[in-house]
Amino acid sequence: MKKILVTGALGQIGSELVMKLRQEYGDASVVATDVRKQDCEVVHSGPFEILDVQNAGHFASLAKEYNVDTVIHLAALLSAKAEANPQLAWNINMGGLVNALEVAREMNTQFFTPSSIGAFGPGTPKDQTPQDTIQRPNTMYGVNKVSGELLCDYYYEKFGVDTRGLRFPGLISYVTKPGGGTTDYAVEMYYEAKEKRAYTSYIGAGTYMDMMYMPDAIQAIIQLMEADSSRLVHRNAFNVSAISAAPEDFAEAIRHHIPDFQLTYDVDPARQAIAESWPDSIDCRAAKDEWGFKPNYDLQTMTKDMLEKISLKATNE
Ligand code: AKB
Repeated sequence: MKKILVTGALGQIGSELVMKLRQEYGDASVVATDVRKQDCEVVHSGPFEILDVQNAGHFASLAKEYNVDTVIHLAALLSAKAEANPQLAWNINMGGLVNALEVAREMNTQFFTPSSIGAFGPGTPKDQTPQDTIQRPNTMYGVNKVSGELLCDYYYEKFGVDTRGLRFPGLISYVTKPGGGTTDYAVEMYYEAKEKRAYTSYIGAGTYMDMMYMPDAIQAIIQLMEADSSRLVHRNAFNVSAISAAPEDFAEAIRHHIPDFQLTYDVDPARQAIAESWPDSIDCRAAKDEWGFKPNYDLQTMTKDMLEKISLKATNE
């Protein structure tokens, strides 16, 4: 039986991934951990433990107690929060990653951790950013992500740990809201379109970034983890994306469903600077060729589903 330990399990990715993994492998097979606890499905549907990933001893003892064979390490500060607290971001993002990799090395587990489009920087080609290219980010989050990609490569090459990873774009979901990211505006826009028929964007008009719907992100993680290891050339940092969009593109897609939706701008210079240092669109051919990445949602189908699911959630609350 598989035994998967997930860190950051109550976060935006974790809260959906844990439920999907429990569906696939059984509730008892997925140990969800997070630094906080709350009343929710992830906590009630299977094993849950409080874990601060900076505590190496506790991390290792939990992994041993449950005898895990897979570590999915999601706990991290996102880009805007990391930029506001760079020292804390280094401690959590890098300290947590080293501890997670050490558990994987000691217990010989499979390992997944996400990288991000934040691993690119102002000197990276902006359009159809290649899989292998210049990575000189100018944000703490970006520095963490590039270092993380290299560290995961190192653990694979030096210690034979089966490390795998994806460079995620902005992830859109209706289940758990993101927090502290630069791409969060897109999720906020859907909620406020439903609630107020208006949204003021902190990201400026014409600022393109990559995005993807959460079901495609979850599917991509599972597909990569199940992929034949011998086919993986870029183990730890596959470019994946489904949509390249600016705020006005989201607004236009929303207006197909809410015709009087109003988009205005009040640009936040800190998050705008981060967005401008990232690519406009990335090239995902390596992920397609090496393990068959194929997202199902585009901007139109994602928008329809998001708006429907947000309405349904509001009716059930
Ligand atoms: C963020 O905006 O920080 C994240 C990311 C793209 O990594 N969503």
